[in-house]
Amino acid sequence: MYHDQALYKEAHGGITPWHADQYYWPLDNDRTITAWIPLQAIPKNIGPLEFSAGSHQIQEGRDLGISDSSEEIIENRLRVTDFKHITEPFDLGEVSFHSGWVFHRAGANSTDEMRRVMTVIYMDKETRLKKPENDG
Ligand SMILES: O=C(O)CCC(=O)C(=O)O
Repeated sequence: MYHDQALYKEAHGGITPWHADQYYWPLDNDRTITAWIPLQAIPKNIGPLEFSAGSHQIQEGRDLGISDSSEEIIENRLRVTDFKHITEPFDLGEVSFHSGWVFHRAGANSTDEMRRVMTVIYMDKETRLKKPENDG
């Protein structure tokens, strides 16, 4: 295991812009996977995880941290591909897995309640830390 992280999104919290997680990690390879584990049912209006399926195949946008500009640049890049944009609600008990270079985002939480999610990030057992290259 590399690390874990609780991702609680406040009531009326905004979107999580398009990004790829691997950008943030000072690891010497990209054999990584994130388990995104809802701690409640996640209907569309509370901000489920969304993916561009197969987008780990493109390089453009990999150098962008999460920001308004990553949202715009990656969105525009994905629009001219055939990758399917997956956006679906999650039942409690469903878990989603994504590898480090898959572009993903999450919708806004337009409800009055907190969105509660836990993530666990795994890496290959041979992985070693390297000098950080990006802020994060
Ligand atoms: O849950 C979110 O809002 C975003 C999650 C995410 O980007 C991730 O788990 O890598």
